[in-house]
Amino acid sequence: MKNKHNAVILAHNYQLPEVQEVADYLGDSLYLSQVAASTEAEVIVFCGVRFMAETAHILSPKKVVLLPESEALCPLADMITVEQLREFKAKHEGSPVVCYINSSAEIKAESDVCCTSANAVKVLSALPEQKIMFVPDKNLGGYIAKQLPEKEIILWPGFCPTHAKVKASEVQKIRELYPKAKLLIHPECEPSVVALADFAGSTSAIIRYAEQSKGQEFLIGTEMGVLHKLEAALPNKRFFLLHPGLVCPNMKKTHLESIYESLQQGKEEIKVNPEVASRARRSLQRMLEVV
Ligand code: CIZ
Repeated sequence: MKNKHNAVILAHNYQLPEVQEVADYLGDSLYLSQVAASTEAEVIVFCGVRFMAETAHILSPKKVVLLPESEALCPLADMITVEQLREFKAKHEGSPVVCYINSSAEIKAESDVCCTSANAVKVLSALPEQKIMFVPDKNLGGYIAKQLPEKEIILWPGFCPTHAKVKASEVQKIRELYPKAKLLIHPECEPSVVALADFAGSTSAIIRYAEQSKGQEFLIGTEMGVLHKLEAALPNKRFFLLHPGLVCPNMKKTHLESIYESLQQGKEEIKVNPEVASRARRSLQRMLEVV
């Protein structure tokens, strides 16, 4: 089916193991957006959530981009509307807006530059302005602010409901059960949780850290899909999900059947309004120039 449609399957690190196994490319949003921008395939099947498929279409407007499950949304991306962003900008006139890739096409279009958790610190430090607005994730924004004390970062109060389930008091107890394990935390977690980590970073950075570390046991503080990749790549090391709540219900909507039907029926084709897409593309390309 894939060959018949000259399609390529992209899957995010948070997808179900069986979906990861059929993907041509597996990774984080940064990597997948680079793949989407350069693929020769005519059809991109994006196994992830809506903003990811939108990003692929913005970067590859001539391709057919399919989102197998149309209800695979991102509650964090929906925590800010264009009207709210315009009001926020009016309050802090003159400061640039950086939006996390977990945002709608409209928010990307209203922002100066986009970033992912893999390149956020690099993107913000490359901006000449001292005062910068960051939307929509307050936790990632707070993490960046700690890395860049010379900047004043104005945060929007959005957050990822999945990562926010992890509480520092529970983490302390779990660490006592696994005293030798390194604690690897995603910066979408609350600052009090990130403060306890041996390492904080994006999914790709967490995977790199586990590969390079001499440690043998790791507590993984991000969405559980990452464990599949880690266990496959590092069979001699042991990985434990930090918290049972680290399962994104939207990322888990896509199954093998969804991909099959998506290719068979050409659904759901994601199209971004061309005017919005052209402004959003500027924010994304500015990011891709930094990394
Ligand atoms: O950048 C991404 O893909 C997200 C949402 C998380 C991560 O760290 O990979």
